[in-house]
Amino acid sequence: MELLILAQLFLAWALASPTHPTKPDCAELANAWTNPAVDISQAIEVPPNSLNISSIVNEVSLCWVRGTIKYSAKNDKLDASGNNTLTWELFLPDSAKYNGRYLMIGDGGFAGTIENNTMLTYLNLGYAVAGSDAGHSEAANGDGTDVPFLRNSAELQAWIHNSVAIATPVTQSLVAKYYSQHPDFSYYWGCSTGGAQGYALAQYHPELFDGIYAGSPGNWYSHLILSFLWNGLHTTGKAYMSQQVLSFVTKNVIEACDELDGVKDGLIENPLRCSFNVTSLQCKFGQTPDDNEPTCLTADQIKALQEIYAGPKDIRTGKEIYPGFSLGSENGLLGQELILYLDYTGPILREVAFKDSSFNIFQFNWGSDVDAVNQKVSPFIDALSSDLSRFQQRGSKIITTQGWSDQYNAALWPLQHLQEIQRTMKSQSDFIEVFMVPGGGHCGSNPSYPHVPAVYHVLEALVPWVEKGIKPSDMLSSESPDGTNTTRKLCPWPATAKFVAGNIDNWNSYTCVYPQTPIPASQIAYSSYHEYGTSIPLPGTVDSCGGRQLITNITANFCRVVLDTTISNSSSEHIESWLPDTWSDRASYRKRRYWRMY
Ligand SMILES: [Ca+2]
Repeated sequence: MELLILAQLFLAWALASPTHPTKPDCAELANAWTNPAVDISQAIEVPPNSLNISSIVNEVSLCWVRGTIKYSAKNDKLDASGNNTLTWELFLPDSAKYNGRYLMIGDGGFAGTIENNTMLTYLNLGYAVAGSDAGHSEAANGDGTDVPFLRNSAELQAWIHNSVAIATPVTQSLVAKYYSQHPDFSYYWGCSTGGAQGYALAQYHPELFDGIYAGSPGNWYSHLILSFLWNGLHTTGKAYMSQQVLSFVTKNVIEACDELDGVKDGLIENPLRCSFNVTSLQCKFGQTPDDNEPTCLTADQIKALQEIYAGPKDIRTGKEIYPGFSLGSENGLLGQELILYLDYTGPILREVAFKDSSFNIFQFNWGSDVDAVNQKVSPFIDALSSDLSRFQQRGSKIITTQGWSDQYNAALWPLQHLQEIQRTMKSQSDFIEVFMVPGGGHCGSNPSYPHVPAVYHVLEALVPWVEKGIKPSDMLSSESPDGTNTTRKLCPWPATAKFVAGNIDNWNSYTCVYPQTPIPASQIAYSSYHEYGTSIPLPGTVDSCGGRQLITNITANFCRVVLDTTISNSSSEHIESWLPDTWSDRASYRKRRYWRMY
């Protein structure tokens, strides 16, 4: 596909370019493209301060180009006879303000619209910015229960895997035409579905971008929707938790763990270090649960939270289907209870997995139906490869951000995926960094954490890495919804921000510190905890691994992890893992930990 597009590009360029190219005016771009699959419907000059999208205004004049691309049902190639249409837009800043960089903006949710406000933000910073609707119109998203584009296999594959690769060569070529020069560097920016598109680019189209931002990535989308379903089904009826109950839980979690990081600021820097046990909130004799002014939780609600922390499991094997949610994220989970499994899981299972509009998601089988999802859904919408060597070998870089209190995506997923990439690529994995955001939500704010800065200055970290080889040692976050001037320092995992001196609300008061002992893979990959077939309330009962112990007759330092788990009302199980410092093979060590050391 790539070769075909390049050939088409060259042909179009050869036909459309004069012998001695001069900068065309904006309107001329409407005639710049000669490939019959591409239509340019608009190319207009826009003066400064005249375009206002979601309160973001163009500070620079621009050439605003819009058009469509027809693509075929096979391999998503440009095809004038194709039945599928992708709509794109391009913002070209005045050449005096242009910074020489091309930037493609990804999509959110089911896509179908163009992220113009994000495009404007980066236009104002001098980028030539493109965006697309991911290959289908908003109308094709249907009414929330029926999502027609999912039934169109070309549109389905374009959505996450291919739409950016369809739109990028066309819009890049127009950038080159307008400035008479190919962009010096090409970047991609996306979050959520856009984050999944970012990993799909690195895997399937590694030749296109020098730098990729893939925030809160849904690149295991087929199982992300099973996470939605798991959470939705486990919080129905008596297990339902009101917003007040969810906020009550988070308040207690934060009270217990806020100061573990040395700063009392209403945030837990690393929830994996928090050992809060949610069963401590269960109503005791004489206490009455109250949805509006909660002081305790019912047993059903406690069980629901334990399932949410644990994440979905395959009933046949106990194997993790998707990671669970982290301590401190509870206050954002109302949408998991009420919306996400209906709006996303339902349509994808009905239209893609089972092709049966009457499929009842409440009857989902957490064994055989998972197999069906893996076979029928995953190949079209996931981007899971841990071998991104084609991307790495051309010198490209990828940065992910992930809020620990993401309302939609379990925060541990990008860390699990990072581990897989590091395990596969070993010393070649120095092209990826994941920045975790304490109190961070989904691609920005969790409304229950209004004091947490919601803008992550990703390109300020990514651009120097790509262009000068300066690997980011930290990242600025700013613009908290509460309107204060709070800034925070985000750190490349597994580093966390440690307070040094000064104002606790200023990012310069912190430094990124790596843990003295590696955070065990087992604390991130929770799945094997359930291989015993028990329901263990995690991570609440995992003792912090930070305090290493030296036992008298053992001479090596090791990390001791203790689990006390409730099996039933009358019995419990005590599990210990001793993780030696000197052990180097983390994969074996995980096996050893699960199968032999308890
Ligand atoms: Ca804190």
